[in-house]
Amino acid sequence: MLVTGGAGFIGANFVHYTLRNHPEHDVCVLDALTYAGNRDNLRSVAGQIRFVEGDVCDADLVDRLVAACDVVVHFAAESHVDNSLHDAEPFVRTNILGTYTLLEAVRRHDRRLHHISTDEVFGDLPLDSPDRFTEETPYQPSSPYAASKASSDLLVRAWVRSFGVAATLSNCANNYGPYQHVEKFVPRQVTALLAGDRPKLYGTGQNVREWTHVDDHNAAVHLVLADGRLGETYLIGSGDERSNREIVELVLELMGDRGGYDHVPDRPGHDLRYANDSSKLRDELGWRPVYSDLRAGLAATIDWYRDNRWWWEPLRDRSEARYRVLGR
Ligand code: NAD
Ligand code: TDX
Repeated sequence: MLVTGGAGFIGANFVHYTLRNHPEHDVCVLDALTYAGNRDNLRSVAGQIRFVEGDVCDADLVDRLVAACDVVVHFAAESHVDNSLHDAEPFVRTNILGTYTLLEAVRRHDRRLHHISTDEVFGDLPLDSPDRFTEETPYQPSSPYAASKASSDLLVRAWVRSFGVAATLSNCANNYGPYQHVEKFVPRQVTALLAGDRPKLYGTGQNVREWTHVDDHNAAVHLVLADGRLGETYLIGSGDERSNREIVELVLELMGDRGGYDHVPDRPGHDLRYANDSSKLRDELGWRPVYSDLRAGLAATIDWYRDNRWWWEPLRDRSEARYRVLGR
């Protein structure tokens, strides 16, 4: 099994999950080790996998690695909306050209592909409405990041239809869990509090996200790999929607911190609400979130950051310096 982006947050958790639950796979990770990739995320399993440092846009390298595997799970991406608003070029390159490069190799060698995508491709939903995204919702991406992910999804669908590539897609909602980069919402707030700083809410904090534990996401990916119908898309989401303000207040409470939080300027084009209807995944493949209690899942995640300062402390100053440039 070739795992692209396996040194990032979800990819690394996927490698750990696979070794624990699906030991029949020999895992090879391809990762460019950008600012978001970290060999330490795979340190405890380094002897059990093959690690290749390289770029998913490198056609010769990708061709060789794809030829040597049976199945590819494609996580590699530029993944942070705020960065895409500052400089979209790496997003266009990695997310679009990288997926194209992988698709061509998968097509040449007739390999199985699972493409990891996001609910952000659908744009946003009104606050306080019962609507949810479904597999049929038209694409209407808001940010350069979301547009690049939408483009990659469309490439995968075209390669399925035109060339018969054996691919599936999944679009998951916001993830949380260990090894998530400190630039993202939950780790930014948790590590701020651990460092004696204050959480930072964009705008009013009314925006709503649906929170899914990373292991529940990765369990769904394995179900799709095993029994998903080729060419199909599966939405993944726990169903647990919270406003950003609720999350910050929950983090403060769980960490026993009575201080407040700061409001900072809003993200331009900030999507209001994401919510996935995951009934296709639940009905066809029997997926259910194991981490159905967000409070307990967040408490365990906070414990992980508290116990692993060595992991995040070297990353935080650079991330906050970047936020100062962005004004958030
Ligand atoms: P991440 O930024 O933590 O990790 C991305 C990984 O890809 C890093 O290890 C990085 O080094 C690697 N990478 C980047 N460019 C590369 C290139 N050109 N060649 C090879 N490797 C490269 O991201 P994440 O949060 O783990 O997201 C993984 C995937 O899941 C992405 O495709 C993202 O769109 C999707 N997704 C994320 C979430 C979320 O909440 N984080 C939700 C739904 C979907
Ligand atoms: O400091 C912050 N304060 C804040 O209020 C940060 C970093 C974020 N926010 C808000 C913005 C969003 O409404 O919190 C929400 C979550 O922000 P992010 O962690 O940046 O995630 P989001 O933009 O929702 O995108 C995430 O989910 C979908 C992932 O980063 C994407 O890779 C995934 O595709």
